[in-house]
Amino acid sequence: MWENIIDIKEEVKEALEKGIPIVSLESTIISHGMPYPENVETAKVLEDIIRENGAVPATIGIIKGRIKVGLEEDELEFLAKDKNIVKVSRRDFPEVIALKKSGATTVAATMIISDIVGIKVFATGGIGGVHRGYSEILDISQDLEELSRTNVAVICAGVKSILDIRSTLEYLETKSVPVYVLGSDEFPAFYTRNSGIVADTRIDNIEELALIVKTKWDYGFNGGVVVANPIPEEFSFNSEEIDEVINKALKEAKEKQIEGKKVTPYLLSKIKEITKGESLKANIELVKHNTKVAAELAVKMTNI
Ligand code: PSU
Ligand code: MN
Repeated sequence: MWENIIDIKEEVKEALEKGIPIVSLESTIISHGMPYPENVETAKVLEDIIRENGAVPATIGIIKGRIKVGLEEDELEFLAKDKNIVKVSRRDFPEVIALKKSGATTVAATMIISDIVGIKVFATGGIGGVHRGYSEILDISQDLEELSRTNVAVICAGVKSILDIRSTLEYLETKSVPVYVLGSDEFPAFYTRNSGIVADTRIDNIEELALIVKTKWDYGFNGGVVVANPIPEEFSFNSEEIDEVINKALKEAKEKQIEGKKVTPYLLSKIKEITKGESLKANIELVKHNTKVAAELAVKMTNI
């Protein structure tokens, strides 16, 4: 069935056939995570970084009910600009496919499509998780459920402190999702390298990471992998400073009763507003860094 609605871009198709390393990219970050035009500019830069590091990029999105693995420039522009793009996670696929809507794929949705077409490595900014205050409102991202079942390695900059980081990591452990932190003893918190939480597994070498990920799937331990890549020092926020900003944004979201899938995009744009654009700069730099590491991992995985 899936082959009827998935369009794979020529260069991605060729890479899949020849075993050339591929890195997928999500589109929610474009449609709902960053403002225009920074979103589309970043999307293009990320594709260039993947190419420069020896892999083929596959940005995934949905255009009028068709799933695109590798977006053309005009499609990227459309997803970056249009105001009616659906934020698509696992549960939203039936609606957008059947009613031919256009959608941006979250981490969960990008993992699903990557896995179907055979892409093993995916780069993003931050994954969704267990939201703060979950004991009052049970808000847990579908990303975590997807990580427990779909065989894709997700390279991210950790988990933002708009979420309950400790609970997110506990949830991932419960769901048997390994979390590998690159070059640091501490799990990173997206805008900062520090979360105060010690990493269970620190990895300093991409070749070892490639070997571990391959071993996981070779022996049938199904499910995803979280690779947490701390933001480079020079772009990192001071923890206290960003925590104050996040607390302000969380307070406003609560007052305005922002709910469901609107929560994460609302908080991101509020944080950008309060930091006068500094958070967006950090966000762009950390995704670029993740994309480079993802390409390196994809290359190593094809060489094992
Ligand atoms: N974190 C970011 N930027 C984003 C997202 C997360 O820094 O754009 C997006 C990702 O697509 C992620 C989604 O999969 O938000 C999670 O949304 P929710 O919390 O509603 O599950
Ligand atoms: Mn949610």
